[in-house]
Amino acid sequence: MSDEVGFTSMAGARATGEAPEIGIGMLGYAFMGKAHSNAFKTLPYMMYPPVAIPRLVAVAGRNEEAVAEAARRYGYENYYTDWRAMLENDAVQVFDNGGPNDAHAEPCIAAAQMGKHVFCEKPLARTAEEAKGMLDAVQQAGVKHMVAFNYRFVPAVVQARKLIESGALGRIYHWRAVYLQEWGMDPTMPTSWRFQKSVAGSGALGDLGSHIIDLARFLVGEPKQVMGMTQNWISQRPAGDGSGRMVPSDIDDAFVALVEFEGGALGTLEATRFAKGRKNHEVFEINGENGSIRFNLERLNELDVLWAGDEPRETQGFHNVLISEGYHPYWANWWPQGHMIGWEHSFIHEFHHFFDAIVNDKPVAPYGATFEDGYRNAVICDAIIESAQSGRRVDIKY
Ligand code: SOE
Repeated sequence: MSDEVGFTSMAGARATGEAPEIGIGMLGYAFMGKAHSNAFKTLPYMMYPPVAIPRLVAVAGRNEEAVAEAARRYGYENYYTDWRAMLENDAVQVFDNGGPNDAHAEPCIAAAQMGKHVFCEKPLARTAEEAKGMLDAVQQAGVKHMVAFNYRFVPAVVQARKLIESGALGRIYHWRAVYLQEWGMDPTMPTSWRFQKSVAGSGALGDLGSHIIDLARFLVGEPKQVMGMTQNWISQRPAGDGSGRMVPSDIDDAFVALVEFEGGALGTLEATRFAKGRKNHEVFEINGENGSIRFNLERLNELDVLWAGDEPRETQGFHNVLISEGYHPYWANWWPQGHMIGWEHSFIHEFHHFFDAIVNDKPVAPYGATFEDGYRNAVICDAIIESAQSGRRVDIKY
């Protein structure tokens, strides 16, 4: 079941009946609440034997009818319209925050202070300052903490990291990443919290860019300097309350940034909600001394790789490798080779990793993103915005 770096390591795992229960209290029940609940339910029998059995103690949300429906649908024992009341429930051991960005800091800090382990959706916070407060709180409380940068848990991405760690690529020269979606282009689409700076902090940058910033740090290393540009094309959107009112849409619809890494590599980052035809197109390419790796989230079971000099020159070029063998990260838990897995599986791996850290007192880092990673990510996002405003390069200082 285990591979050499322990991604499917079941050390400390117990048969289902013996695995400890771990009580979950989840804030939010929309897109991420659904993905998280699906992970909690699948994990015990697929990440087998499990390190823990998630007990769906409670879900919290403001709208009583909707949160009650979510509790019924996903099988939570209780629902609350106030997250504070949910945290008072002693059976909640893990606070899982899938709420909007402005509902990250206060509940996560309160949960940590009550001794709950904290899992929070990305981006960790609206600003680096807010993220720092959250980091300080979880560190002071001594609880386990993790940010939902789930693409670290796609087997092909873990495989890319293992190749880089092994030194196979040699020195890394280039990082090139885009995260392209199209759903922001419709000017008649009613606003949502994702278009409001006061709630979201930023737009494409925090929502999509934070993922590729995280992957850049995960795979290449720390950025030293950034230079960014942002753009807003639709500055007002329908309020969506039937009044016909327009309300400000004051976030970045897209950003691009140049990055210089500590190790000397050069990188580019681009994210947008205005890329017509692009659905969930997260692609990165890394060029090293001895080879290159390319990943596309919409083909997430594949890696394109090139090794310099490993072939007759007539057939040299990128190879497409299906990452689905039992020896690939996490694959021993799934199906026979070539029977593919999807986006939702990254959450199952991610929660398995977090529960393993809690139950067996293992570190969440370096394979999982901690609140330290969430804070550093926010520093980089802030620096890109500062650079876009000033027109200058900005140093990354943690
Ligand atoms: C935005 O459309 C979004 O749902 C992000 O919020 C998620 O983090 C990303 O995984 C998919 O796209």
